[in-house]
Amino acid sequence: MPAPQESLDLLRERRFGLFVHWGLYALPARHEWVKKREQLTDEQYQPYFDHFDPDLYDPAVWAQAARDAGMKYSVLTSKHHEGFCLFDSDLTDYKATNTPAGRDLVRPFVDAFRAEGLGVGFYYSLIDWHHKSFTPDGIHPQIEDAAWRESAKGRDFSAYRTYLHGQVEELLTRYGDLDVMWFDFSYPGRETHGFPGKGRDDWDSEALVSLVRKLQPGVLINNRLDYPGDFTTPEQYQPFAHPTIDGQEVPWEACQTLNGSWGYDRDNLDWKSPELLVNMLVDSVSKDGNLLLNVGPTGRGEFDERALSTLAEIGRWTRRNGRSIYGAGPSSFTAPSDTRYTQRGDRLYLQILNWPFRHLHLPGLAGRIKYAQFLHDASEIHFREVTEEEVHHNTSLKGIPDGTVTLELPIQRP
Ligand code: FUL
Repeated sequence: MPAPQESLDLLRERRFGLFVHWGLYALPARHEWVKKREQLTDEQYQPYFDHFDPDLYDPAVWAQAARDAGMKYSVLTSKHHEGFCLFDSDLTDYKATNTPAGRDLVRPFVDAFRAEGLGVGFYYSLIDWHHKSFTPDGIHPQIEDAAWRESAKGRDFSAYRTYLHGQVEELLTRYGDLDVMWFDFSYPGRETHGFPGKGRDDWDSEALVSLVRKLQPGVLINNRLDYPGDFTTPEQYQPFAHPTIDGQEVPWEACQTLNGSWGYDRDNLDWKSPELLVNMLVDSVSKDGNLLLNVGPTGRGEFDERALSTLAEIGRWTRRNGRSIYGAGPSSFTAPSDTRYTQRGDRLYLQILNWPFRHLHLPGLAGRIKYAQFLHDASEIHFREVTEEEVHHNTSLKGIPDGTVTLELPIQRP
């Protein structure tokens, strides 16, 4: 049973969300997979638990930064693969409450984001590098590790399954109505790929989905359970076209990082420009999708300056151009190269990714445009239909199809 249409419509209307990856990995500050990548034992990882003291955590500041960026919803890592819980679960001691933070960190997040009018969802990792029934040796080896695969065959994961279902129940009964449950992740086709012990049967995806639907029928579930969900989640890439499953177009949300890492990654200098991120948002909407853009807060509980300035810059764009994003979707017209169309009702928005020189030719729009203007300042744009005679006499117009409209643009991008 899928989620109700209203929930999908709301996701589509919102278009732009904030992903937050926050956990103990903020302290080593070198990627959220650090425990596995560096094969750290529980003992080696323990200092991050002992020193997790986010004294500057003020989710109202996060929520405001998100709102100012033009984001309409959020997804917070309640538990990532490391197994550490930001929430005060009754089912584990491995939680924020027992660190110097000394409290449930999810509750203030939920309250702050709702107070700004933003939707709230939870990310929950199916994988757990801390739970003994899932990772008995304390280290979760590479999935390529044949010896580990062998040892995992036939292992009893039932204690972990019970724990996982119990925690999902906690998340869905303690924080009010959520917008999204974002699970991460099953290995589809594990039979063929030989990944025992990390798939839908181990966490019983079917029962988990029923549990979520029973507790909160309105919540949207993502596609990472290797079991039908409500939307798909291309990760760190923009799909070529609207994604399909069995030939049917499905709702989707691209998730993207600011710098290639989801967790706070201090020395990473590979930051995407605000311009590129805006292009990703535009690209998503032009293919009927969303963008979930991630920030990895620091161990003291802040968004670092680079993240904040990028969000602020994006916000300067969304404030003026949001009409072409929220509630907008694809157009049946084909956009010229280096541009995208988004459309809302009878308004067609031409999104220019690369500024052309003076003229832009739009095939198929002759007789369909009443008026053209820039969105950011409402200034008029002159346009004209290209006549056959012009094409005949002007070599630069050769090859332009009938029915083309030409926009006259300033030489400099305004
Ligand atoms: C992946 C995870 O392994 C990453 O750490 C991150 O959470 C991303 C959104 O999903 O599969």
